[in-house]
Amino acid sequence: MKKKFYYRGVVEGFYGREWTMEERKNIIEYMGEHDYNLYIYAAKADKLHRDEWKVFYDDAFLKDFKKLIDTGKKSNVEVSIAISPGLSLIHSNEEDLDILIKKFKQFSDLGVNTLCLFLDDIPWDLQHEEDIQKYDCLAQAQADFSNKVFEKLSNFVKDLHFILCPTEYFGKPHYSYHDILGNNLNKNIDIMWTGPKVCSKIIPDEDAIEIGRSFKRPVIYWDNYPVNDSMMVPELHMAEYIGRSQNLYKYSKGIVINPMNQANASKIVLGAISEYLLNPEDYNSKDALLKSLKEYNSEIVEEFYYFIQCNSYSPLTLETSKVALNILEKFETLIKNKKRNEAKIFLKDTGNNILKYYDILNKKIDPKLKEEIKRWLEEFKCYGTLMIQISDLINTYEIIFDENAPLTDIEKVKKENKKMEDLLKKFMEFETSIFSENFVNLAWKHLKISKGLIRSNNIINQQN
Ligand code: LTM
Repeated sequence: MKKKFYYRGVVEGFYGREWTMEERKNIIEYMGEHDYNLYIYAAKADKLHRDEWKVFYDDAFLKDFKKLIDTGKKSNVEVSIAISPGLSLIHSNEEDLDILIKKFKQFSDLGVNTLCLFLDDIPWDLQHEEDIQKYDCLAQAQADFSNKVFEKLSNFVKDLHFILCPTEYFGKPHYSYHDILGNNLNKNIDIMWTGPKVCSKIIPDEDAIEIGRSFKRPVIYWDNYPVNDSMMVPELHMAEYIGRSQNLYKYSKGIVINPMNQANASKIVLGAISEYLLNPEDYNSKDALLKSLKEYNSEIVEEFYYFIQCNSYSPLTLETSKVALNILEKFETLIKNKKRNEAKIFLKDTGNNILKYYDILNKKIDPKLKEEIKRWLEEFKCYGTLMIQISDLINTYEIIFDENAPLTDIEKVKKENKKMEDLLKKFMEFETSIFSENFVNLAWKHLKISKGLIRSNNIINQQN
């Protein structure tokens, strides 16, 4: 029998550009095909979700949302909504409670029975005098408020599932917040948790066991990968899903994935993650990603996988791309061992290979996905060109090692230097971050050598 998490979901909970309704529909269908069962709408950029939570959704939005619910029904994916009132909520205020219930009712009337209260990314203390008078601490206020919401919703929502994202949703689960919330919150309310960190590199069994003990129930993991918002916007997170214990399903109620603003790129990652969610004990992260890439386009698996390996920096690795480091190391070792020609050829061949892969990807990736990832693809291409130019630059300045080189050779070197300077300027314009900046440093290093050689040649020429 295959092992499964109870919830296998996606939470559209990132900052920045939210998905379009068309993208959501598409993702929900894809989720259904990959055995996911829960989609939570929680777009941070939607003012009515968070800043202006007291304002009701209009008919146009509800009509579109109903289409998502219908798509979910066909795909066996529960479509859910989260409201995030914490920035202005007064827990003890009956009017606030009523507004929130009415807002949830807009969605339960459409058939939504999984409703979520998100209290993430708000102050960690009580803010309003009324609450300070009534409660000892934030956890107590949130437990009391959530219980009231749950009770009121239970009166009219059939088969209600109610999920709370708390304010201290990550870290070491030994703070009083977790115990107070766990002790006071109705046992039928599920609680979310992102693990040891906001974006957790690893999620071991102990994390789930400890937080489960404090919260008095197994948590639903809100997994912040592949999300790339906030400080992570330069990164493209398509690499392997790693670092989650294969036993996590035993100690948690599920995992919901927070994806990237790039919906189509996220789909490929979600495909790979579904392999873990379905059968964590036999999961192999590389096979899962290759399978998902093959499903996307079987003709470009090798090239796409390589490109992804060049983009592998993320909270799951916190390491520079191994592909990049290996190229650098091989190049430097050859130079150190006085195999300069071999080193230059190796670097140029690698650069040419990157350009070849770029051309293939550029041709074969569909327009929607290409639009999303084109900035990373362009930087990838530039790294290929950079490697070729570093190799050419060394080749060229070597002809003026002899300080009596003719002026025509010096001109050749100057031309190569100018080409390199122009390319390095291009790197300054990228907002993306792939591969390794060490290659840019390598280019600077050789540009400086090259300029130095020109300078000493000029001095010798003037002396003669
Ligand atoms: O993780 C949670 C619960 N909240 C926010 C997310 O909205 C955001 O997308 C991620 C990643 O930046 N971090 C958060 O703290």
